[in-house]
Amino acid sequence: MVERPNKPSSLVATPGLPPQPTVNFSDDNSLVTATLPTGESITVLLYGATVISWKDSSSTEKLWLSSAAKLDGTKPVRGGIPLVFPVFGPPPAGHAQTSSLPQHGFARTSRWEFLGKSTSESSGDQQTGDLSVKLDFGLSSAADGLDPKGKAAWPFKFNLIYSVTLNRRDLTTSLVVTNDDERAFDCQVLMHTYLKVKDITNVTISGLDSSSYVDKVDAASTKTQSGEIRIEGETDRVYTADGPVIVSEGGKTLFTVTRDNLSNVVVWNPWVEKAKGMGDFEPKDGYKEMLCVEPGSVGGWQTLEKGDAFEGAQTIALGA
Ligand code: TA6
Repeated sequence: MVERPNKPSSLVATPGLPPQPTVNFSDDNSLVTATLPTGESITVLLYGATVISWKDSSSTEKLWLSSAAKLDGTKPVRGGIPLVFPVFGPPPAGHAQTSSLPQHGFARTSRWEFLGKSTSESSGDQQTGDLSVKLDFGLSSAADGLDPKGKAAWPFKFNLIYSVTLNRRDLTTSLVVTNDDERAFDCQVLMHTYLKVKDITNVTISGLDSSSYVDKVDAASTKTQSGEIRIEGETDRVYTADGPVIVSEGGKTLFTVTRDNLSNVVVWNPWVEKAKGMGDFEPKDGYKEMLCVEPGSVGGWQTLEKGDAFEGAQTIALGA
């Protein structure tokens, strides 16, 4: 071997990569779990692309999931973040395009395809690998997993890309709807988020003061919010509002929900009787530990012409 007295010192070993997020599939390929190096995690059921778990670094669950939730694809998941598309609520009799659809549409009852993951630096902390991880899911009119009831009732060519991004202190879900049809179609979008609280009677919701809302427990009458909201009975309100929605409990901010291009937010708690009436809502007093804050575009219709796209997103931050 030729001696080279002046050979360069060995290159400094490339510093090791910081710890990376992990992404794992369940054995039956029905679930995908992403975990940050610092312990935060999300679990997504491919059925409905339903986020069924979001845990912080101490493994504290942030989403409410009924203990009777069906996770086998036989019915929409009761809890987590079910996706509502192309219609919100019961199919409106007067809207021909959606009048035959099941309540809340077919996104939450279709099997989505996992499209992949990506990670990025969410901050400069190289040691803890303070990264974020994004999971992408897809559903199209041509997909095998599309709910046949939806395909039959809503025969438009469309494509959906749903992205779920986990950072250390927040979770973002974003939906892009594309019209691949020759015809225009109307749609509504909503992220039906079940937030976990300790005791609903100690919860206040702020940020909606002076916003108008439709009160679905009072003959769908239109009202104006005065001050913060407390949940003292069945509550089912569709607000039109900008700005963050803040969920506090015992004076401490639990969640701050911000929206991008979603002008409505539904506040829902079934309370005693409605909880009793839902077979998959368990435990029956579980209404005390959940609050739905549901960003959406549901006040009217998004009309997409051929080639048009609509994108809406929510970010749920832990704390203020
Ligand atoms: O978002 C509130 C709401 O529209 C309520 O009226 C109630 O129906 C809730 O959704 C649950 O709907 P689901 O079809 O999941 O039972």
